[in-house]
Amino acid sequence: MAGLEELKQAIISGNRDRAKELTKKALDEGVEPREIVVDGIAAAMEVVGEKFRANEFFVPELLIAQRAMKEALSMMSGEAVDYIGTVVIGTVKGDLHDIGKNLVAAMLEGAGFKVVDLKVDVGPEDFVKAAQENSANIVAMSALLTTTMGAMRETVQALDAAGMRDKTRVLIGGAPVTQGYADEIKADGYAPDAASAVEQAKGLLPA
Ligand code: B12
Repeated sequence: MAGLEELKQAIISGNRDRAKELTKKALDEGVEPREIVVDGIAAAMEVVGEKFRANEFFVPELLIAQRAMKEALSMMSGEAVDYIGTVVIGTVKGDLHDIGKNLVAAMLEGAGFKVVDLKVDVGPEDFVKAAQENSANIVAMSALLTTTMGAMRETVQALDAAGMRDKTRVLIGGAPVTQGYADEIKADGYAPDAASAVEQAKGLLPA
């Protein structure tokens, strides 16, 4: 849809007002919220991520695009969607990096998950509480610092201690995180990027 391509470009270029306006327009025209997220918002952030990795974009461009993404997403709240599962997501204790986490959250939302975003600097007990309150299928954690990765292990242990591991799966990611680390801390899944995070999350849902 042409409007979604325009929305994508507005987010890539960081034009907040235009991103908001185009999201509203698409909703008014009856475009499915999931289509807006996947083909407009998340698609834009994938391009932003690629440009960043290719050194075509730097941190300011990343942050400006992220703000436009947030504005577009804010227009979507309250839209009725049939959820396929619930994910509680956050960046772990001590860590304030949220660009990758937000991208994963947007992709999960676009794929039909209810996403409860605890934002950044989230302690193990907060993950446990939110997972209990929302009957979450998955707790998803992001860490960008080697010094904060340990909080993922603590959260897995806290979920264990709360007796929740039979119902709640753990998915982890972030630049320093690996499959090996996920195995070591007994997380149920790891993904290196937002698209594979969705595949992993779907695979963690009860059959
Ligand atoms: C932007 C940035 C910042 C911004 C963050 C802004 C924000 N709102 O997020 C600011 C300037 C605030 C910042 C601060 C700091 N930063 Co910084 N930062 C970065 C930078 C440049 C980019 C990170 C990023 O957003 N990447 C783009 C996103 C799209 O990629 P991503 O996060 O990796 O996410 C993808 C995947 O990892 C995965 N993923 C991510 N989360 C999850 C979760 C799940 C569940 C799954 C499945 C997948 C998944 O999917 C995402 C999408 O594809 C990196 C360097 C780099 N090149 O990566 C340094 C970097 C991460 N920062 C670093 C450091 C050291 C810091 C500071 C300590 C610096 C300082 N001395 O103040 C502080 C720490 C603040 C804190 N307490 O958190 C180091 C970390 C070193 C290390 N290994 O520990 C890095 C690597 C820079 C470096 N080379 O030294 N930083």
